[in-house]
Amino acid sequence: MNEEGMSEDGVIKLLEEARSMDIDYRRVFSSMCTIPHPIAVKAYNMFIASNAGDPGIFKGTKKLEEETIELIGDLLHKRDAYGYVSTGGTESNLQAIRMARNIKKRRRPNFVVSEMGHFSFEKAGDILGVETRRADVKEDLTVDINSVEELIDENTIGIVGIAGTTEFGQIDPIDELSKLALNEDLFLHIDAAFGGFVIPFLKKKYPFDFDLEGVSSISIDPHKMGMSVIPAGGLLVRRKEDLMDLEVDTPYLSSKSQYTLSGTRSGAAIAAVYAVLKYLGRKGLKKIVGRCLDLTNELVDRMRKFDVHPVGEPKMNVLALNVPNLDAVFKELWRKGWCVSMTRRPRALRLVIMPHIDGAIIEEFSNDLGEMISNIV
Ligand code: 0PR
Repeated sequence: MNEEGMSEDGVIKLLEEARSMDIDYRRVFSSMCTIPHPIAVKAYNMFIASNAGDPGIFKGTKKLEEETIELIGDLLHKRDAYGYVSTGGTESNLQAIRMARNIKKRRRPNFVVSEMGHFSFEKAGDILGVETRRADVKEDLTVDINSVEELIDENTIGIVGIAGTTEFGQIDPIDELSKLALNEDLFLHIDAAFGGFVIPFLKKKYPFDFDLEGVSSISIDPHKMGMSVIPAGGLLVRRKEDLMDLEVDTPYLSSKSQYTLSGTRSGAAIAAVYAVLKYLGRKGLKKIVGRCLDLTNELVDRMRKFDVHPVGEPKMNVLALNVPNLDAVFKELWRKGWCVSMTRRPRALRLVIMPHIDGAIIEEFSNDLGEMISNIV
């Protein structure tokens, strides 16, 4: 570090240089994040110095967080749910497994999640000393309930359902998992980090939230389809006592205890989530989801003309395409400035059609992809 500080212009220039290396969202199909809504940015800036980890000082922020959890709870059929705004799906998933572990108290604990579950469950298992058991999926890439049942034993602390898988956007049979959890007296966590702000607005109804009696907790990320600022996740819990199982004493703070993972927490992120939900309402969120789904369907239709088809029927704005000569096409797409990703099993081209994508981009992308397929194959 230099002894003397730089000029503001000098610093800004350095920042601009770095930012110019970041890829613009316009051609990004590989991300589950998007450009935040302007109201989120405004709210974020207003609360830039707020620490939600010290609610005795930031009373207004605390109130906003409570109201935010109520708004999200309402969307998930439980207005009086408990919870907090986390840093994202990873933290929410980790905290959910931590809750299950603290409730069940097994000597060699394990939990069961679909092989399609996000890698954050691997981190959670590792950090918490809980074995992560991966269940098979059916042909439709949703978890096989028989496989889940087979993996459950006396040391199982909980099971997980995925409402919107990272790779294929599929929705596990959460109603079946809910019945199983009730029968086996197990904690059931739902990872709706992506799907939480999508599924409630689909034409077809998929039961996935607190409406199902067996659902204990839900991850739902405002920084994905909730149009908010990174980092903003949500952890919602049915029973207060489950959340309180995470509490540690915070003797010298303005509050006596904390159930959150981070101590110091962004009040700005909370304000951003609150502002978006208030500003857009259900109608506004539904419109955004509807537009993403229309664009997804348009892309599917355009690719069918090149005899390229999706892996299964897309349920939401996550699309896996069966592309011939995938590796070569993938490389060529990146060379042309398209940010795309691949699924593992089955291998396919993975596209997430986020709100920053528009009709012109869908047209340009599908033409490029179609041409590449015709040339490479
Ligand atoms: N659960 C699900 C279903 C997810 O899809 C993800 C992330 C998580 C949990 C973890 O959430 P956080 O990353 O917020 O902790 N899914 C995306 C993925 O891994 C995250 C992502 C977003 C990756 C934007 C890249 C990117 O540019 O693909």
